[in-house]
Amino acid sequence: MEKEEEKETVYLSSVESTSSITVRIRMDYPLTKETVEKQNIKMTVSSANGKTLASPNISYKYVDKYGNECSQNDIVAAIDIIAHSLPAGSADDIYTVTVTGDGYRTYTYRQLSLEKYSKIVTIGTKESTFTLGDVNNDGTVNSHDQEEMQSALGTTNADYDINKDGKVNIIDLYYVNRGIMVQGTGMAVAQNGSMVAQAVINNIDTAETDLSNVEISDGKSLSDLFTAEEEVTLTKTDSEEISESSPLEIPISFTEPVEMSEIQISTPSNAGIEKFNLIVETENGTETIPYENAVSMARLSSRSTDNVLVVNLGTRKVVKKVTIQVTKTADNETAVIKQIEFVEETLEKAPEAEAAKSQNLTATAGSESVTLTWDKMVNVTGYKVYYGTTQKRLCQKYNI
Ligand SMILES: [Ca+2]
Ligand SMILES: [Ca+2]
Repeated sequence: MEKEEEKETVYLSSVESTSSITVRIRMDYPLTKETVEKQNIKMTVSSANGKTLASPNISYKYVDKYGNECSQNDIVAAIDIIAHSLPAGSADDIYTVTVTGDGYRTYTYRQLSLEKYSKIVTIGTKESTFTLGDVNNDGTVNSHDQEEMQSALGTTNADYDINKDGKVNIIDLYYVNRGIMVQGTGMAVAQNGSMVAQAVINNIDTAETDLSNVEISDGKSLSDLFTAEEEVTLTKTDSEEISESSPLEIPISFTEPVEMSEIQISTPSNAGIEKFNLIVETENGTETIPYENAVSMARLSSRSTDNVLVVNLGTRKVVKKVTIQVTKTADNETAVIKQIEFVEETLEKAPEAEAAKSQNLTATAGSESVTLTWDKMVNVTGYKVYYGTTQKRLCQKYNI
């Protein structure tokens, strides 16, 4: 092979980009998964430009306050609904999402652009976005819902049975009353998730990106590193093994600096990258961040045979150049990459539903004892009674 002295030209090809829209529903009332499933919460996605979409792949994940998937009796902290594989990367890739559920105000977000980033939208059930309590489904929670609910009290009419316990009673009315109080509060803001492949490619500074020490095989180009479709095999142009002292380096320079808080590298679990560093260049200088986690994140969707190696940058950084410095792979000859993603924002840790307070507490003094009574609550796993010698010092606790 002929050895070239000067820097090689970097070829970029345009790619078929797809991206995702995530809607996180913060479940502000403590309801179990079993209950929430009966509420029939669904999301639909359509093109805001009247384009016909192949029926989108939408996944639903019920998570508890620790971010783990719920089982039937767990309290749901959030529902993460993800529309996957939506066409992305051009100015007319704009979408409308609609979230519906029995007893919830229908929520619609129009004009979500997937030209440059995936999108994350957070809504809540105790604010005016996806309010619980719209029993007559007219898009708001007001006195009409209250009146209808009042006349349905004592029946088993499923339309008014908000918590799906088989009866319409004051608990259902409570949700309507709270829903009225929270009208006008809360607003959903779309956040940028990970950068769309075509947007990354459009932003690569080919003059500054030096790929002369790395070879991309099988006729693929640098572009293919950013799509989910292609597995790209890279080798070093010298014949040395990949190691700490002789790493395989993939430098990526941006024309416009990119804001990011995390970088994710998907690699096949059986033949992939095991250790690497990120060399991140910002206005403030250059920093080397090692990938340290031995455990990698399992992929949510169809790419479950890949490992996703996540490097959190600590804070959000404005990055001019990033170099992926691979120091160990399965065979130390090749580095196989399925996808590199630059992430601006990630989903926050799942929030905890507001602790429900008991109603109608009464206390009856006895001899060296006190008898407490309160209304039975649904969807709780126990009660905590705080007590003490003054109201401000309730430092004793009793779990029931
Ligand atoms: Ca209504
Ligand atoms: Ca009920």
